[in-house]
Amino acid sequence: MTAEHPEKLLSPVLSDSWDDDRPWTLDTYRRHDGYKGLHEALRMDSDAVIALVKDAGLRGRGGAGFPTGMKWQFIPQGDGKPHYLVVNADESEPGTCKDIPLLFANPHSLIEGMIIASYAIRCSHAFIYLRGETVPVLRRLHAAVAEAYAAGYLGKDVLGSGFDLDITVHAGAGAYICGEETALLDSLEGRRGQPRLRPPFPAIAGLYACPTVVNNVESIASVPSILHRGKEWFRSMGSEKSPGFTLYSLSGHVTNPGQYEAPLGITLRQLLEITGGVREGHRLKFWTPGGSSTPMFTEEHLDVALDYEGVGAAGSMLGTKALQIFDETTCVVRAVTRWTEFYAHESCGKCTPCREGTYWLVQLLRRIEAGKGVEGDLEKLNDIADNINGKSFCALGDGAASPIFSSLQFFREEYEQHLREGRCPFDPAASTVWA
Ligand code: L3W
Ligand code: SF4
Repeated sequence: MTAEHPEKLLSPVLSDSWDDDRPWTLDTYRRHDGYKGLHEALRMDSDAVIALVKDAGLRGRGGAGFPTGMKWQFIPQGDGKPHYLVVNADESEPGTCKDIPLLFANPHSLIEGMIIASYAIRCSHAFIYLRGETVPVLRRLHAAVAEAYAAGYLGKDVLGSGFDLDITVHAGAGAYICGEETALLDSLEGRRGQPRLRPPFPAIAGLYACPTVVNNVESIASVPSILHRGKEWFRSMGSEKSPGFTLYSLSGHVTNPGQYEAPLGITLRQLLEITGGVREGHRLKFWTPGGSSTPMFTEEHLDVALDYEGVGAAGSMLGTKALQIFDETTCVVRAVTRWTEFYAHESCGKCTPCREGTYWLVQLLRRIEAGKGVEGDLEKLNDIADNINGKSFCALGDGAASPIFSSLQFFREEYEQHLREGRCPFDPAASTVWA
């Protein structure tokens, strides 16, 4: 990577066909080397495919960064049970907008990746759990799956290999919690989507209590290129522990919001230089590296490497790589209130710290933001967040606490100003994001 030639930092792989005519069709996908990775995989033994993905160092792109090949390896072999692959396409983390555009533009990259992953873990029925509101994406996925069946990539005896695979596309009903892998599995089984106790992890007892790999869309869609172009090529991008390319979603107060594919480890400063920067006449105030569930950053963090280690060492998480940018017109209390309202609304209600805590956080934040806060409110805010964090049943609770802690860490004075002046010092109309 060189700062002198920032345009070289972009690395279109998943997005290389997005500007083509009808990129979602099988013909266009094949023109971009589509299904070559599958041919390569079918020439290999299943365990060798797992070893290759593991050696390439691909890490899960859904938020946790768990090594993909290792997850596949957890599936017990010779256990006599069916194995399942479930793709988590329930993208809903605030600010995250990369899986849905990827599916809309290039559904075959996911389908090819699913066939390779299923072959590797010896699965003959795979599922896509899609965010149900995205009806045009659902239609496009159905059409792409039908094309793949017609071309012999799905069904009995895939490309004459003796391996069989069916794919079912399932539309969820719009609950954020169904992006949590075990809630997703419950929902897929026809139950109310609420997290299960882990362990056992899905790799041991997942869908219908059988060994199941749950992977994010982008993780699986990245697999074909590794098979086709090799692990060294993949490792030539990013860092040793966070290799490869990824999709960043850039939103908020920027000149050119959108999805940008770049090697892991790029910095926000570099991305902003390439993409046109913060909106004209304004300056960066705060931002999230991986959606609202990840502790916020400020201008101080512009040079943090956007990979798992870099962001972690700086005190946050890479999460879904949803870079939400806020300039100086934004009231941080208002932004945190909006996020917390989201978590309170989406809390599934299973555990008390999150169900009750997110409700009370919203009451306090609304009061402070409206200038009606009283002495001791900030301590109370911190205390409630502390009683949610690490004490909730799933990561939604921790995610709700995270913007509270980080905003108090970086912008305590702004909270105090609301208390002192008895009003919000910002003009909500000036901030296009929160108006
Ligand atoms: C077998 C073990 N499997 C771990 C598997 C586990 C899962 C993966 C990662 O949450 C985070 C969350 C969000 N044997 C295993 C094992 N596994 N140990 O590895 O597990 P985990 O628990 O580290 O994370 P998770 O439950 O997958 C994901 C954060 O990402 N996030 C993302 C939100 C994303 C969306 C979206 O719209 N896509 O909602 C943002 O920050 O808060 O911390 O598969 O089974 N011993
Ligand atoms: Fe449900 Fe929240 Fe508890 Fe998760 S943390 S189980 S979303 S109540």
